[in-house]
Amino acid sequence: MHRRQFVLGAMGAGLSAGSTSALAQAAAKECSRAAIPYGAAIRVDLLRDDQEYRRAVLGNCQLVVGEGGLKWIDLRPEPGKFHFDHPDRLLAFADANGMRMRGHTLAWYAAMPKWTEAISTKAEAERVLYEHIDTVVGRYKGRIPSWDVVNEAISDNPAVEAPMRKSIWQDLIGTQHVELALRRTAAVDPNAQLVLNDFGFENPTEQCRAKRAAFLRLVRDLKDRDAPLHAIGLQGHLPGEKDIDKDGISSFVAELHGMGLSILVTELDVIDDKLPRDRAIRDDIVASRVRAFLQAVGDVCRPEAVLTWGISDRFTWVPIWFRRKDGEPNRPLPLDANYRPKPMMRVIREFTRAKL
Ligand code: 9MR
Repeated sequence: MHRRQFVLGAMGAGLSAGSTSALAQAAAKECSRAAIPYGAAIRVDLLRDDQEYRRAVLGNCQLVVGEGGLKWIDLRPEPGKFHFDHPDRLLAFADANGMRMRGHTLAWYAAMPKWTEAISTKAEAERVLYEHIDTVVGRYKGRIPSWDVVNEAISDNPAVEAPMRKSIWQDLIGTQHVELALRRTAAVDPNAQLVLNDFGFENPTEQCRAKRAAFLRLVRDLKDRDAPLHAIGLQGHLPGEKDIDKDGISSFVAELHGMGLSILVTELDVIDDKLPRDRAIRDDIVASRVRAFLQAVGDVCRPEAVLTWGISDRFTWVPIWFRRKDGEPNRPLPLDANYRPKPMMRVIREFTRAKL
């Protein structure tokens, strides 16, 4: 089967995720040996302004997600108006090139416009959140098949702080905001695949163990309440200097899978600020972390998609927070700054291709 046709099929599993049998089918499909669609987070202006970037996306991706564009600060910089230009352009690009687009994200603590700080009651928070979901999910109904409904709901370190991350939604609505957001999204687009997306699960540390445990408690509670949740997004921003906790990840994925959930790898990259300066050595460590992580997930169940958070080292969020002290540019992504494939790309290609 042509790879792009597969993508339509694979994301189509999410399209019918509302019923139990469809969920079971989706799970069986994700565990199949078929090829896994690969995608990347996209800066939509670069598709227009940088032809090399555009070629890299066209040549490698079957899936796209906006690195921004659907975040509140981008869509709603001022109250009362939505700016759909960026996501509209990305969706048109995806449609024109046989790709699917994921939606990122409906409820997040960060990238919130200033005006939302004036929201001060539960009723107002619910009203604004519902208005957002109705407008955004409604606009793309049937065209964006998979949504990160709630992003990063769990705190950085539930071993030492409250398990739910502080946010406008958590502070005003409480933990129930997750369920409300899921239910509202399902009501607007009953065929969309609804995803909880989070990070910080993959190392053999107390912090990651606590994060996995807190996340599982949240998910179990949502499933007990029959909330419409179909998949988990493992972001996979891997700290390059830390080992991958194979057993920890595998049992985490097994638990999630056991609850009927699909797995997506949504924001893969390797944070390399603490890795050796030598580029070849660094690229090999980056690739080995990615291999270990993908294997730990895939040994339990092949994910439904693998997306990296950017495609080329030329454009990455990593130096915003993790700039190298030696002045060397970061190298977290599958293509280098000149769009040449690095060992990380080989690992992804090997992992995502159909297994014989
Ligand atoms: O890469 C994104 C960066 O360009 C933005 O400035 C930032 C705030 O909107 O968000 C970054 O993307 C984040 C993603 O939305 C959620 N997981 C962590 C990502 C990296 O910080």
